[in-house]
Amino acid sequence: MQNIDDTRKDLLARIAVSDAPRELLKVPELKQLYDVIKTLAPEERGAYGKQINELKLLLESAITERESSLEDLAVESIDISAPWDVNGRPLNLLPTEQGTQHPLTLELENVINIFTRMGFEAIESRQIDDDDHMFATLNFPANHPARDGYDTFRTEENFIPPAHTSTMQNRILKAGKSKLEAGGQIASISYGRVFRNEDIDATHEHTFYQCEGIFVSSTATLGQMLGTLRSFFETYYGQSLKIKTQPAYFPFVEPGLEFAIEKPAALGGKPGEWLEMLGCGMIHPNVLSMAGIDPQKYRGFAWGGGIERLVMLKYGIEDIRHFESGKLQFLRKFYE
Ligand code: FA5
Repeated sequence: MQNIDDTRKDLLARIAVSDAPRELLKVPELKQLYDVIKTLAPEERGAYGKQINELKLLLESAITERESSLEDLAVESIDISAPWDVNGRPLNLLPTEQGTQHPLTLELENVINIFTRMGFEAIESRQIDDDDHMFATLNFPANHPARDGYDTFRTEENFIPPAHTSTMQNRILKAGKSKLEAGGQIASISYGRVFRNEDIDATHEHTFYQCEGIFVSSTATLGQMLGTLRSFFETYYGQSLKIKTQPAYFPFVEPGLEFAIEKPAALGGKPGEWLEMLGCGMIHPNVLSMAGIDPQKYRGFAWGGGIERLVMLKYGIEDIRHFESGKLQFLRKFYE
């Protein structure tokens, strides 16, 4: 009978720490206890069998308890200090198993690289700004209805989360003035998040990314701008493209244009299907003057476009809201 007690103690201790507690029902010690039954006299079998049954029930409940705490451990306890187990079962995360960059970050870097290779300096735009940079220095007359066109948010203190990256123009122009005076040129892009208080749908977000370009020299022309933009789009989409422009109004450029590309057949486009990609134009003389640059001596061009729509075309994404949805299913597609 001592043997049953020893086996019970031994097995309960092993179950409590086992990763596969049910396997312990197969240990030889238990089998030996069952085998004893056959050797007993018939009148002894009843009492012995009862003890064996109690032992089985006890082990069964200890095993169930251990199994459920193992399940809890699997869900709850991640030892963040442990080295990554390269032989372990892969978790169902993004492909590197360690997190990845968001597709918008990757594509934005792609855009920045193309422009920096062309000789543009890159600077991140601000995420909080003021009325002066959002409107006044961009030649929006006070109380002009064009100000309403941007659906700007405002804080209670009257700060503005910028509705476009053009808020960086005045800063970039002022900072580049000395370069012009030394006979050089200003060539900068400014990229970052922008915010608009607008109704969202498949092509409109309240928070999205823009990339702005500014070029100023004593000889800048609209033709140079169109060449620069075409070259950017052809590099980004990896093929030659047809482009066209149509007049558009932005207070900070004159003339102002909308720049469109013909949707490439490789991306599902039909001939004559034009996609408007960005706003652009020659920098308004008032905008140059407000940054202390003489519009009689220097001229420049600027453009500003959305990153999401650029990426949507590249990958055939039908809804802009996927980007900020946090859906792993969407994000994984970029790493297949
Ligand atoms: C502007 O924001 C001007 N600042 C562009 C500009 C810069 C013109 C410099 C001239 C010189 P617009 O509001 O059209 O213009 O927006 C420019 C681009 O941002 C659009 O072509 C589009 O790609 C993107 N965009 C605008 N609103 C949204 C939105 N709600 N969601 C996603 N992308 C948007």
